[in-house]
Amino acid sequence: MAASHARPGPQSQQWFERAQRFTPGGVNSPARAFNGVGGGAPVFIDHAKGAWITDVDGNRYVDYVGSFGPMILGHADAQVVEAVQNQAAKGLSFGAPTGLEVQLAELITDMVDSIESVRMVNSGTEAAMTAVRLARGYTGRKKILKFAGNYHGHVDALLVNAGSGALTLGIPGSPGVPESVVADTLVATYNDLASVEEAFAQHGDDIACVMVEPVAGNMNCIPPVPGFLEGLRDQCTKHGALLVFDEVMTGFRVHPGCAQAHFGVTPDVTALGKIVGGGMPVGAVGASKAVMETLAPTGPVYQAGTLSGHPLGMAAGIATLEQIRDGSVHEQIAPRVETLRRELKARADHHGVPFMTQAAGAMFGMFFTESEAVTRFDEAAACDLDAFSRFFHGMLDNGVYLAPAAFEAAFVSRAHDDEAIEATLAAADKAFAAAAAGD
Ligand code: KE4
Repeated sequence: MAASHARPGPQSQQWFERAQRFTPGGVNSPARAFNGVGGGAPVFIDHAKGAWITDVDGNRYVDYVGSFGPMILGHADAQVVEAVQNQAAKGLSFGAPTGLEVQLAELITDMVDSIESVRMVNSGTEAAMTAVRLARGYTGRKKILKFAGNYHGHVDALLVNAGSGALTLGIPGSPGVPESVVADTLVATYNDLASVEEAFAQHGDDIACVMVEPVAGNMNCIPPVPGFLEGLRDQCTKHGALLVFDEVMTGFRVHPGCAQAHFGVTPDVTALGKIVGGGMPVGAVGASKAVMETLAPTGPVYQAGTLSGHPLGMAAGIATLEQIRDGSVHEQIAPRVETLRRELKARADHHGVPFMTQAAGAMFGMFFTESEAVTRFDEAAACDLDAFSRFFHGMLDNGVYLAPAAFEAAFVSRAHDDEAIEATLAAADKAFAAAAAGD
């Protein structure tokens, strides 16, 4: 079991002081800052293997961030690392097509039934941004509909009522995004089909797409209520709008065929990221050939990228998807998620801490609330965020690394074995005691 960690360790503290001199907040993404859990220095990571990460002070943690989703095989998977190392020795990037891009595109189209054609990009943000431009270009319409608490990367037009770091830092919109850019962005309530029907009643013929996280993973973990995704499909079909599943997080995480296979709802366009690159900077947009050929050079909608289809990212993505395509990894992970949920709940109950979890495939969320279920943004925001913060630090002090924010999900990998789960539950016992004591 992991020892108690005196934090922040001296090396993390030193790196943090140095980092703040050269980078805003000392981090390259606000989601990594500890602002949402009381501030202070984040832990700086030195290396990772399997379910464990080790910080620069030598403290080991069971990791439930997994790079915010990509590491479904666990850190430093031997096949993925070897694929990247072998490709790197052949040159890093060419600005010309390679067979690797074709191989990953073939894998994606084979694993995701709704996808016939794919364009690689470099991040989930780029994937979501491209999906919006593609929908607007394909339909000739301007308006887009998103959901409060859904996060689709830092795309101007989608940075409205966003989740993840925007929510944690209390900036659901953002200065720098002109009103004009979000004038055509409609916001509905997640899991509330009536709010979507109302938007279509008002703007139906001008809505290019509905963009949705099929499992909301940026306001904690909120699965769709029965009928919600099906209702979005019906509304989009009825009004000629495209249904865009932002599967950057849920893609290959909830199911080897993505959340769309798990829930049996077929979108028109899918945005991918995270797992599709196996931990390398890769995003992708996929759809039918008819929709995708609207993109340059076959169609008029411009989209491009110097490093799109990057050989090392393709190699990592191929090595990752090849290992999960038969569903065996998801079958291994599912019972471990259930064990974690059951045992975490038992320990919270033992310490009298109002707590519950929600899950979808290999991702789950922890809520400090008396409620039996959380289905939308305002309910997630009403949970006890201070209790989460105390729990977060209790877990970190006892060797478990969670995302430093109450509005993130937790990710379980193939490498989360009995030892990792036992260490997690031992830490949780102490963390719930701290949360109960209001430490
Ligand atoms: P990136 O641009 O960060 O690769 O992807 C943006 C994105 C798009 N869509 C969904 C559903 C996402 O979850 C994300 C990114 N997720 C956050 C974690 N909640 C990334 C963490 C970060 O911003 O550092």
